[in-house]
Amino acid sequence: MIPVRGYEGQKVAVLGLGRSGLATARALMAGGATALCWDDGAEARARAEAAGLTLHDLTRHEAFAGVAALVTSPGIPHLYPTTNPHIARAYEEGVPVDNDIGLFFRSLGGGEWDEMDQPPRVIAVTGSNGKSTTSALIHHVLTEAGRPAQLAGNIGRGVLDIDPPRDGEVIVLELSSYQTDLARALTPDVAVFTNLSPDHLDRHGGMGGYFAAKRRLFAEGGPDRAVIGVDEPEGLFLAGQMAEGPGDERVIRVSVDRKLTGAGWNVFARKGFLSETRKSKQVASIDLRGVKGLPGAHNHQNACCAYAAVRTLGLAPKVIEDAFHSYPGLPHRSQRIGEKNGVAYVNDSKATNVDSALMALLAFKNIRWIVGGLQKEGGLGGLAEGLPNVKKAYVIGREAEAFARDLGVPDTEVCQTMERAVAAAHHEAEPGDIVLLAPAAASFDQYDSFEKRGEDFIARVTALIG
Ligand code: UMA
Repeated sequence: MIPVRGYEGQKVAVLGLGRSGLATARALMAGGATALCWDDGAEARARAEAAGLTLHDLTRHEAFAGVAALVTSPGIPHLYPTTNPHIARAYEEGVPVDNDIGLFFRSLGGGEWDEMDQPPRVIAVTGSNGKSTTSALIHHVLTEAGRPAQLAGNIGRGVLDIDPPRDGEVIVLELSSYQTDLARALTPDVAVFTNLSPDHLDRHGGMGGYFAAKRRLFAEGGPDRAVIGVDEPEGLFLAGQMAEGPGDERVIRVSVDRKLTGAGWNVFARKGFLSETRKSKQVASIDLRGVKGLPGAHNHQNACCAYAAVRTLGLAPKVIEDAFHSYPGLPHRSQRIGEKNGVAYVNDSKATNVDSALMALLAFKNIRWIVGGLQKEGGLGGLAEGLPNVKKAYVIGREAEAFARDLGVPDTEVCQTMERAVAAAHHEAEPGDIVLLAPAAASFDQYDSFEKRGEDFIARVTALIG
């Protein structure tokens, strides 16, 4: 745990008692603050009380009297689509609002770091897609290279939950736009921006608000190194705004669309080969085609971002290449479940939006595609480029019929349930086919989370292929 500094002897309100809220309350108490905890859900409140935390009803009239700060959870919308009443009241009463990420950056480091040979470093990864894989890959490469490392953030572990960093350790954080949006301190040593495509638009009041939230990771502290995917205009502009000139190596540009020819520090992937160039000269190259855990252009983008991030810490290209080959992959992201009679089964339940599903479609051929769920804003038109790789679509979800109509795949079957979709795809598959779950939609119409949806897929597949 990282004890929170700066609130000793003070009262701090904690809103939301999930993973990040519970870790925050404990870390505040460890730093000598009084954590006043609240959750709008009765169940979460009961759990927190049973765990020994002090509840404090934020709906009460005098709730913010004597409170030094309100710390909110990432999953709680604050401004859009509707204003959160607790947060609005805190602002009205002049109480600053922060989150666990802001507290983390405020609390990290201190006197004991002066005694260390190599003070710990923080790498923070954001972007619409690939941030979990990129973060996990960075962590894996560091570990394989013998560097102590911890992984936390949006990937599932509250940032204040990590162990106090040791000499030479690297903290790898996956940060969502929900987390970067409100943090009052954001000062990683290395910041990574993988890519940008529409997501969570209602929460950020549109694409501009969404980009602005992610951009704060670069603007608020000014990292020593910024690794930026420049394949969308937003990334290109961000890299341009950060760089002092064409040869500024503080910015490392990443592309999987084109060969980057600028005089600065570049990492790009073309035809399955990763290249690193500096001062317009190639300094290293890696053949990514045989790296089983990272199939497709989207994973090559993750590989380029992770490569660039660990290169800033001085890791050698050969060490990184070897570690890529032993990367086991993350559950629900291009996760190979098994193969039978020449048919492979792949779980990409994390493809909750059109852009990430498109990436999955482009990574394979002869796809029997299990798709559908709760459609996001923007429609399904963005999938068009991947459709030539699809043999047949098996549509799931409560609105499966409407989804199938919007999809525009010539051979489509409305299955509604995962059970029916997996059975039909399995029955019809021929050697060389891939049965791929890449829903291009949220899971909440039928499941609690994308993880539960992926687990259902795995269970159905395993029942059929053993
Ligand atoms: N709550 C309220 N009032 C509200 C809304 C919610 O009190 O108006 C309460 C709920 O009752 C619940 C708590 O808030 O008890 C939940 O808080 P939370 O949704 O922030 O969940 P945590 O368990 O704290 O998990 C959060 C991240 N969740 C979200 O951003 C939605 C986790 O990311 C993250 O792993 C965790 O902190 C640790 O850092 C998950 C996620 O879905 C994986 N992220 C989104 C994504 O990847 O698309 C951004």
